[in-house]
Amino acid sequence: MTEAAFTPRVFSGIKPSGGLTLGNYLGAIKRWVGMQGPEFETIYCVVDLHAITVWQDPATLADATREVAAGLLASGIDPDDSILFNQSQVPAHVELAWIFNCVARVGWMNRMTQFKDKAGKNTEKVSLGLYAYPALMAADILAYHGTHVPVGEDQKQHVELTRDIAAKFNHDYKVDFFPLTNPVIEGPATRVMNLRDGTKKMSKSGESDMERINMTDDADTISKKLKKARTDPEPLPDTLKGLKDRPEARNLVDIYAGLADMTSEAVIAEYAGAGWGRFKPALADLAVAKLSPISDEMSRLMADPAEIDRLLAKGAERAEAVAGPILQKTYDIVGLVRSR
Ligand code: AQP
Repeated sequence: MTEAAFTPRVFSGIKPSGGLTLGNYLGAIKRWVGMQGPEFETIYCVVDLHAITVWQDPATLADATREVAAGLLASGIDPDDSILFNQSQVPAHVELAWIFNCVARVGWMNRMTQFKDKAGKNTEKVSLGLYAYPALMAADILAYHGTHVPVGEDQKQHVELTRDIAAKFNHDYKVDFFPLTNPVIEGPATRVMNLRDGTKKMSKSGESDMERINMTDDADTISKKLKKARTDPEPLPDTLKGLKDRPEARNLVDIYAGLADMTSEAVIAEYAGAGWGRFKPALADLAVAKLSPISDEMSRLMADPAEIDRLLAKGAERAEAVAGPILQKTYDIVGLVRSR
């Protein structure tokens, strides 16, 4: 079987480990919305089992799961077109993850930079789940024979590991069962950086609220955070090369480009020579114009959690219908007896 034999199918997920950020929006969600349509089947998942690889307060986790679902819906994920659900409602993810734990090698996991970043000096004390996370992510994708995975730059290594797991499984069992998934990392904002330190990624769980834009921030807060974002004293240059070694400036240009659907080159061409007194208010106005309607719609959706739960349940049923047969076939290939 060649790659072309697989149905073009997009899978991607987002952790409810806090509220959504502008990084999640530009690096993932906006592109997920753009991939809906006739070219692909699209499956989008709130990956709650990934969130618990670090401690989550149970009530907060449940709220964050619904909030992320609301954020996806408000951003334009259509639950009739895409399959939208939360991971823990479809047990195939965990079942396939165990098989992949037995396929992946410890040496592969040891190379994962996200684990090293998140564990820091504390590798003995973090959960086993945090270490095994990439095998669960491979299962998330391959339980649906996902062929394309739109992600931010930070997840590239995990999608490559997914390919390694699929290739080793196919090789060990002499099958062509799992596709070699393609990461889709496109656009000007594949790595949105922290507003206070342009060398660090913008994260939902970052320490200070001022370092990120949350999808639930109101217009004043968005504007204030962007106007206070760290920059340098220089005006904007006339080429992108002039932003080398200016990470904070580069980040704001990339954010502008991502929000305006422009290239970063086009933003620089428009604002060449502009000082921050001109660029930051323009960026703030653009961000408010793009994000406020989404945050208003999120508030509306979150006022009715039962409706969100209903949509997630419906999505989980549809997801199960795709993943179930793939899991059963995997069990057959591995030689696990299914006699009931
Ligand atoms: N700063 C970012 N720039 C571009 N893309 C990003 N993504 C996350 N942050 C950025 C993309 O969003 C998708 C979902 O990511 P996730 O929430 O499941 O995991 P994460 O990358 O670990 O996100 P956070 O915000 O950093 O979470 P915490 O703080 O809990 O670890 C992915 O496609 C990711 O690339």
